[in-house]
Amino acid sequence: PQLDSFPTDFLWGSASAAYQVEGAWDADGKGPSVWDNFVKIPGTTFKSSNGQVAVDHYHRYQEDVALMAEQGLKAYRFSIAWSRIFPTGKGEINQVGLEFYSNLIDELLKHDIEPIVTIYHWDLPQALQDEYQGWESRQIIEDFTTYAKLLFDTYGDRVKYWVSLNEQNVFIMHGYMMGTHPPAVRDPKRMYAANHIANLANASVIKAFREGGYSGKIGPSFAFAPAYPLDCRPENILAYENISDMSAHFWMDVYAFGRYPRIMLKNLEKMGLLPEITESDLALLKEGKPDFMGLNYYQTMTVANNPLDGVGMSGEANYTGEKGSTQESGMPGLFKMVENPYLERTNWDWTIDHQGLRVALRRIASRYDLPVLITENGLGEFDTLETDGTVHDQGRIDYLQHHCLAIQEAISDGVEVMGYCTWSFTDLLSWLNGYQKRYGFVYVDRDETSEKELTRYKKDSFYWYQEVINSNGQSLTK
Ligand code: GCO
Repeated sequence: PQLDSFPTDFLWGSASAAYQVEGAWDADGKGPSVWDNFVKIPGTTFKSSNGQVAVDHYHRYQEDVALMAEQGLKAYRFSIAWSRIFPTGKGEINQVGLEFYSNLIDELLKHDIEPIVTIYHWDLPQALQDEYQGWESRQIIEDFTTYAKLLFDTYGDRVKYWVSLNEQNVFIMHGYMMGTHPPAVRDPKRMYAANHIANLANASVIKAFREGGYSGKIGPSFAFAPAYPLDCRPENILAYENISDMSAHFWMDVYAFGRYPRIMLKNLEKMGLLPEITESDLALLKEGKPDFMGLNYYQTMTVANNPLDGVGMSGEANYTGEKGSTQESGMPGLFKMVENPYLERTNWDWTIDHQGLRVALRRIASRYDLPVLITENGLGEFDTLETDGTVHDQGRIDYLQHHCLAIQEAISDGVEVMGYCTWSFTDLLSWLNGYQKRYGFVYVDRDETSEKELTRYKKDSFYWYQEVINSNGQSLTK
């Protein structure tokens, strides 16, 4: 059957995050973030890589935007470093920081590229961590809202799309349960408490956006890895129900409906992990309904029954790029992750599943009836820069091609998809995997011994996406 065309105003975009691209970590009055400090602790990142220089986007943003314009990008999603604006998280404003993003926004608009601004992409001002333990204190709700309002007031005349929190599920779980992100806590009780506060902060910012009467749209970006049951064995279906409530509904129901799934509440109560949730909290959550669901999609997961004495959370991720080094993990009595025999994996053991994107889009549309903005999707790979300056990343082209077609199928199914931001435009710092895991359309030389360090090179995928954008997706089915 004929597929529906992409809407004419479809936002063909690409994305990044401040800490992963900007560098200039202490320039022009910027305060330190928790990531600036965390990476200094030995063993936290692959080969101690950090974002001090990153790809130097702070100084090269004009060159980067020129490349975006050459490609024909319709939208660029980037994040604002909170501690560039408020070096200590609140109080005094750093005007130079505000200006940097103002210039970036103007540069994008000059080339007809729609800015999509992420308000929080993990780089919490260190001062707020020191003063009141960041996300573990309700004080952050007010500080985060003040910061967001300043952004709305300063850029709201030019920015029409806002992402409130990026991957709350990831920064909370890694930061407070697995201990692999700052503040490196491993305590489920503290995790659920911090998560509830993050939900309140998210709702408070969306509420402020509504009350301020700003035009445009706002929503969170959620890292959604849809789950599949291993097979039709009823125990495995229950494992699938468990993981769906725990890993998807537990966050997205709160965003969309302002309430937690009741199965999860009961679960947390039984485990003694239920955070304090007041009546006024619930009222605030209800006022935080987003305009869209931001979807960061990379992979699906497959689960099976896990007995009470079964495997627990390993917390061991694969940072090295060696296939097969991720450990078994699960939650005893609830589910365990299993291999999906139908799917290939990337070098970092992420499943490659374009149909999973269609599944993700449909699940969001069916359960939440919200439009979806795909805020991230892409392939992390070792790319090779040839001596003539080319990069042949056919694997990435295939990956993106299949995912774009899956979007078109979802649109034909009836899902309202606003746009697609690939991850990422230029290569950038992978938080834990350093610079060897590359995602960009544009290769960035990060070889410290090279005279051409930080030089940009267009990969084959750059030209492939250029054609997709140019033809509004028609080249996909040619
Ligand atoms: C990585 C990750 C990130 C994330 C992004 C999440 O390798 O570090 O893939 O780049 O996808 O920051 O929003």
